[in-house]
Amino acid sequence: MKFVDEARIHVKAGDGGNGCISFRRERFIPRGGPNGGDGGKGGDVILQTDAQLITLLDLTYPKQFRAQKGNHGKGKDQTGKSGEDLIIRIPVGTIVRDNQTEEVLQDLLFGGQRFVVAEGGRGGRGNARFATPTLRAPRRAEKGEKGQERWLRLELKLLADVGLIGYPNVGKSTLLSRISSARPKIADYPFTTLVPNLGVVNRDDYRPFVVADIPGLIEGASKGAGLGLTFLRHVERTRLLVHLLDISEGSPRDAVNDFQALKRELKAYDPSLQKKKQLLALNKIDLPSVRERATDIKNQFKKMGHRLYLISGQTGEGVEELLEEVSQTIESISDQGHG
Ligand SMILES: Nc1nc2c(ncn2[C@@H]2O[C@H](COP(=O)(O)OP(=O)(O)OP(=O)(O)O)[C@@H](O)[C@H]2O)c(=O)[nH]1
Ligand SMILES: [Mg+2]
Repeated sequence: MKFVDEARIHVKAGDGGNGCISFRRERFIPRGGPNGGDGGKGGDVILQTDAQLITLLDLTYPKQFRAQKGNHGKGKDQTGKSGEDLIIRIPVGTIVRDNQTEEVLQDLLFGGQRFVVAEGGRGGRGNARFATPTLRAPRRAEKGEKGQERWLRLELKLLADVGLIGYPNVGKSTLLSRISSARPKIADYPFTTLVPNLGVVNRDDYRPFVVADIPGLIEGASKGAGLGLTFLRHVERTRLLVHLLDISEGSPRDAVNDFQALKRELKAYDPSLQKKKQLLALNKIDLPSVRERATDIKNQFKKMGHRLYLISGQTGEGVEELLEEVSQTIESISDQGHG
């Protein structure tokens, strides 16, 4: 899946229709009064979030979006028809900026949210409106107002419902490729993943959700070590994190230490990340060396008040149970929007 998290688009609302200059012409009424109708309002350009969309891909082409013009007013006091609004569908989590000033115009966090980005011009008034007791036959009408237009920069900050985090090489990308149709690069060396990968997880009885595979984190990441923490902006708005642990490599790794080290990094990046719900999983349980120590480690976490899932992203062992808890957790917090 190609992931696009930025798009520049030009929006132009409809111009208002012109007011009309017209006079009543009826037999036996020599001087009929003015009856020019008003122009119709131009259509607005509206952004509307759609929970089914997960990228801004649809907006990379075309780039120009125009709403309909209002019709001109007509004689016999007929108001011109208003132009239709143009609705552009965007994913939840899109931040809308003015391209020139960079000013954030709106932050769209919930499904079905609407925001008018360019307002249609008002219709001009017809000459019927300008009649006064002293001026009975005004030959004047207004032009319709121009519709607003501007360049916008859309940025999708929310990548996912679930962020997969952990040290490099612990098997995040492998797990993502097992649970979704995403095919991230997998390799036996650290920092294989350089930008977050996204996958959609479809499970019976649950709404689909999006998982982001976040590049590996290491101690000191908040100070720039490894790839640093800039991509943590992508986990800021996930509903929950799944923290993968791996003790299979190097000098015997200590899962509890690893867990606490990354917890400190997240906290240093943004203290509010600590409040995010985290599920913990020990990966590569298919390896005998890992399986041997697994129960022990599970008990250590239990004492700290954490449930540790034992899984293998490679064979799929234990993955269903983990996904079940992920699905249920998402459902239980889905009404609160992405916080
Ligand atoms: N035995 C075993 N090996 C695994 C498992 N999951 C991943 N691996 C191996 O571990 C290595 C790293 O896997 P990746 O999925 O690339 O790890 P990652 O966490 O995405 O790594 P970075 O992108 O570098 O942070 C690869 O050689 C995988 O084949 C597992 O469950 N069991
Ligand atoms: Mg990876």
